[in-house]
Amino acid sequence: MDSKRTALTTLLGVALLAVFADPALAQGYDSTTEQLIRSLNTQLLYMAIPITVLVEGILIYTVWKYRKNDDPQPTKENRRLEISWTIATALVLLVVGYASYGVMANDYVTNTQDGNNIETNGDAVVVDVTAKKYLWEFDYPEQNVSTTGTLVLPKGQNVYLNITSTDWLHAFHVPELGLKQDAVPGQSHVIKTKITSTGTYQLYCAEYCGVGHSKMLGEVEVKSQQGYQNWLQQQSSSSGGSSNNNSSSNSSSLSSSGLAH
Ligand SMILES: [Cu+2]
Repeated sequence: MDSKRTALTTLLGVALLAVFADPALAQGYDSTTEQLIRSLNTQLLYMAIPITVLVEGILIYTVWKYRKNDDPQPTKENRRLEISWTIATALVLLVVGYASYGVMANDYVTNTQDGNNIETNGDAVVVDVTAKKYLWEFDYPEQNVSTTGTLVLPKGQNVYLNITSTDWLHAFHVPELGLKQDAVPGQSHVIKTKITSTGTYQLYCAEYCGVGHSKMLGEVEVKSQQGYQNWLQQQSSSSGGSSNNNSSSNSSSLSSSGLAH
């Protein structure tokens, strides 16, 4: 068997292995947003691995084959070869562009709605998220409930987070749910997602905002529909609908100034 054939067979074998060994398939996703982003990442990886193996393989093979060549000759012009690799590259770019656009333009990933006037298209939870040095406030305008530090959400229902800041740049970031959005004073940015598993997820501030930045943490607590309804009821009955935290005066002044809505 000649060396060219050996090299080609090895390349093909590695490429096939890369395509069929699929560790990502087994893992579950915790939100629609996370699923879209991570699936795209996996798809692009599967395209990149065979291309990388092919290019590096040809390079290594060429270096090895001509290692004793003291009189190298320039490659003759080959129009057919040039046209082929131009078309192949264009095809790869088109597929990457198409797959990326499908995810980036999805409203679970990029939501361009006006935070003050969210169209929910039916049954959905809307929460106003307000960042300030160095904590997170959550207001449920329809239920008249406010909390600090812990964002409670239902599983399996569309959620709209209307994110803003009162003082400074911050960023709302929940890596396990694939959520990240800047919190900008005077502006509202909307995240739409649907969370598919109950549990507690870590919330970080992802924009350096001062000495308290590293401690500007929070939690996202995802409950079943029933658990969420019970929690809402508990909140509005135990505190007269105002707040369950020690900064209720802050959140009510926020609401009246209109920043939180
Ligand atoms: Cu920060």
